Amino acid sequence: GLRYPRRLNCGTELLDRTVERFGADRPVFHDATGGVWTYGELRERVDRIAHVLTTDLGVAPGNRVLLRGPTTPWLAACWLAVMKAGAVAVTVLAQQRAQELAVMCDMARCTHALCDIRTVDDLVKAEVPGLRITTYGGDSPDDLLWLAAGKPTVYEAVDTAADDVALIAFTSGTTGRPKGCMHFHRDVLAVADTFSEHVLRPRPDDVFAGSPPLGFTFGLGALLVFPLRAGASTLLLEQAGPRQLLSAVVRHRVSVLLTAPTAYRVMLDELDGHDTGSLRRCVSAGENLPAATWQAWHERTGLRVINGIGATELLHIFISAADEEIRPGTTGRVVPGWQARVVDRDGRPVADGEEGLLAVRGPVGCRYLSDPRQREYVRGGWNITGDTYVREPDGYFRYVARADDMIISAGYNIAGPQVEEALVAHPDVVEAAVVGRPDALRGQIVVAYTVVRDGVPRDHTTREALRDFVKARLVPYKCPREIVFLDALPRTATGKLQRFRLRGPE
Ligand code: 3SK
Repeated sequence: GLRYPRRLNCGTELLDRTVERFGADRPVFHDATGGVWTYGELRERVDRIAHVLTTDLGVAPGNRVLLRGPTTPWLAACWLAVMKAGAVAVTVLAQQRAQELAVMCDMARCTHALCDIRTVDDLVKAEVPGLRITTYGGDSPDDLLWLAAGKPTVYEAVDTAADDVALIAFTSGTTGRPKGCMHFHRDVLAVADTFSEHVLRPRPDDVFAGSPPLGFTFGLGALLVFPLRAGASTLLLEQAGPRQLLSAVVRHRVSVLLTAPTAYRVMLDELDGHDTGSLRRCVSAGENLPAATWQAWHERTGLRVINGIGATELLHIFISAADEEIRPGTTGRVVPGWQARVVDRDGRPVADGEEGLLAVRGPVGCRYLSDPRQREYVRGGWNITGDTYVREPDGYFRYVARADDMIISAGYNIAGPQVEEALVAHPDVVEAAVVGRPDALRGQIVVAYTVVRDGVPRDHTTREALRDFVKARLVPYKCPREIVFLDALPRTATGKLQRFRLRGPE
């Protein structure tokens, strides 16, 4: 197992320890405009900001500090400064609006906020009582960076305990209501020392890039914690859609790319003319990676995508596989340091090959901010992630569906994602979301919301062609009874599909 000292500050470990090991002159951050920060510059900027927090803003250890802004080097520096000041980073997404921010600030009891000046309006509108907002990136003398410029360049980090809370992250709302998850200083290191160390295996000369924002724990690990723990550098992009990602890979010679399955699909259509030869690692998480997307990426680039499942509740990825260990169509094996099994509704393990609920335990656990749903998520010491899985006899885990995405139609159990996978294998389909709609006769019927490529007629002929295509691949009872064409699927700000919004009122 992992062993950490009783007292530990993850900000110091990620920054100061890395500078000691690899030196201060190496690059740490790149931005889209070609700007580069070295580790030495980052440490100095972080320490100056930490001085502002402590002396000018009165942030005390344990205070909860909201961090809001696009993914930039300054946002990353603020996060590290909050760690070193012994405060708790409450990470939210730049796209979240006033009402959502008000709820999260209230739930997390935020006393302070550090906010990119470009995204401050919604935070002001949220009218959070007692919240002290400090902006960065503006030109007023009370801007955080102006205040920081006058501060000493060295800050002695607060001597936090390894199990002091370091951050609160909110689940992304695939089921509508957010939950705040508390994670400790040691948890931040643990995700780097399990998934990153054993599966991703970054090198100090790697350049990371990806689409998940820093406000989502997928992005926090992928774009900050993993590269810093390895002494590598990272490209922080404010706009990280598939097309921007692809040109950034070429321009910045990115070697480690982390994004979601749909981005791989879209990038596949755009690959021509792009030299992606710098890539050596590609990671897909956030949603299940269809085997067809894995194969197509492999054929076009020669790269084997590392699939993974993670959760905000557990901070990062706990089942995955790399290189020759990858088995397309499965998520992989349990990451060293973690345990996983498949259980029934009463928590009893089911036989290999049978469907059940995924149960996980390891160095990081779920700790909701006072929420009765804690008892549903953590049962008998295991975290029940809400995913239906099958464990194969040799220890590979195969995703079936989110437990609430199982459709029961005329007595048949149908996994929505399996039907989606069949639909997206059709060349005219960009993406699909398959849900159950209440039906008096069958209990539920299978409905597919589908985005087709530009120029494909959204008519009866296309519907029938898609239904035939699915019927040729799956047993007929899984074929969508209805196909609805949409311009785009509803997603959370982190890009996860919100199937509940398609299900409509029960
Ligand atoms: O929520 C997820 O899907 C996720 C995936 C990878 C790492 C972290 C998270 C939260």
